[in-house]
Amino acid sequence: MSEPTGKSSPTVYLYELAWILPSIAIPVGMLAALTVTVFGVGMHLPTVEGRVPAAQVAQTAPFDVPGIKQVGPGRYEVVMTSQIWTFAPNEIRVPAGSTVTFVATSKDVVHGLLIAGVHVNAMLLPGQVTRVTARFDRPGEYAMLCHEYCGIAHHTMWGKIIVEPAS
Ligand SMILES: [Cu+2]
Repeated sequence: MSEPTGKSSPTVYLYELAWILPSIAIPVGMLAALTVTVFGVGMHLPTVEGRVPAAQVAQTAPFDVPGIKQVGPGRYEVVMTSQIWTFAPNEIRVPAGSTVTFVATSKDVVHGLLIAGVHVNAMLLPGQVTRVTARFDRPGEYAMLCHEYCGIAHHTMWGKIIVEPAS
């Protein structure tokens, strides 16, 4: 049996280094990716616009009259409610190049609002107002889905945004 020398072997040192370096590089890489998505791509959390009484969403403005209205040249606002298992409105038509702001909430349980192809991915909580904005440049149909499990017919909860070619 040989006595411990007190010197660490270079193999052990390299082995430790092989773990230490990635454990620094991975968080730094993630932070860089986060910075790019926030400041470069412009992704951010939906803002909390306000609250309405959760039990009286249908009686509280603006959610008593869900629908789409034009608020400026090429700009639209959609007041939207979600309830099992549909969105109101469930079909939205805008010309290509429109910027659409969704002001949405839920009448009953937690729903989601995901619009395929644009940066809309939000939770709709009962009584909490969610505001998200997206620009629709490409004509076509964009699926609008609930992506928070909301009960037995959750999979049927979807609608569409029809972007018509600009005239
Ligand atoms: Cu839902």
